[in-house]
Amino acid sequence: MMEFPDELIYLLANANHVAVLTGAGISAESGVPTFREAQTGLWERYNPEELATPRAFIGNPKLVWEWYAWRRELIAEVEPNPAHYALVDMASHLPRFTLITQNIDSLHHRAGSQDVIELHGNIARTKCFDCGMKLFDQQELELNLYSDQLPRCDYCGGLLRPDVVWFGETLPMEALNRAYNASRSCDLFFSIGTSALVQPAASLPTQAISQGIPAVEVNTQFTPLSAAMTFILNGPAGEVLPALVKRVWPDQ
Ligand code: BJW
Ligand code: ZN
Repeated sequence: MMEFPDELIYLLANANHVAVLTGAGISAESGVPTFREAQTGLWERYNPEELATPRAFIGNPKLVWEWYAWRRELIAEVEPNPAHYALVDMASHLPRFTLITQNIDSLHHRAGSQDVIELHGNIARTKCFDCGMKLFDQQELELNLYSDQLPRCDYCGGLLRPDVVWFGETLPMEALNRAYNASRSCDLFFSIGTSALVQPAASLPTQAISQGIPAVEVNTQFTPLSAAMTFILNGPAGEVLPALVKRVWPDQ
């Protein structure tokens, strides 16, 4: 039986608005490799920080597409895990709940979370590198990708790319504003499975903390933000979160 601080139990049971920021660690137990852990197999020798950039795409669009195609396939084959479901449960007990994710894998949505704020886009979507036009029918794209022809925009002829946010690019403004507002106005904040290294997402917990809002970190490791947290729940999110929800709302 996992132990939780009484004060945290009280705060969660009586919260009016909980805001949650998730990162790659919440999908780790589903079998999605985290961003900063060693890439496996074919991608072992590449540094993800150097592939997830506009410069990498301009320099070698085929390589970048192949990396995303591999990750798309991997993500399509996995399922949400108990951590994703625990957040759906938690939301059902609270008057207000804001779920902010840096993940591009749709696993929160697939678990049943509604209105997920996606800060870094979604790997299942595609847009034009030049004009930004979004593509909804992916079928043609997958076919093209395995020939030597890279997929191109119907409107401007530019190269298509995954609709995710790369280093040096701005985050979707509406999503970021909503995330900031929730982080500053909630009464309990969770930072789950994120290394808290990538800005501006990593500043959301700091925003909450600077407003005097209690903040909880759920992670298997310490992060640069651990020292500032009110509570640290050290362990895999897929174990910690279901146990916490069961402890606060035992009979439901
Ligand atoms: C578990 C677990 C289990 C494992 N249970 N836990 C200010 C200061 C310094 C730099 C900057 C700054 N402002 C901007 C920058 C530059 C840059 C940045 O932050 N760089 C840093 C690396 C230094 N930021 C940007 O470029 C952003 N844009 C921007 O700021 O625009 C304005 C601007 C433009 C131009 C100039 C200046 C300003 C954009 C950032 C976009 C990030 N995109 C990516 C790729 C998305 C697509 C893809 O996936 O390919 O998003 S990078 C990557 O990192 C991905 C993730 O969402 C993101 C965060 O990673 P995350 O989720 O934290 O994963 P990991 O792997 O790092 O950590 C996993 C964690 O889980 C670990 O802690 C484990 O311990 C834990 N864990 N198993 C619980 N079972
Ligand atoms: Zn275009």
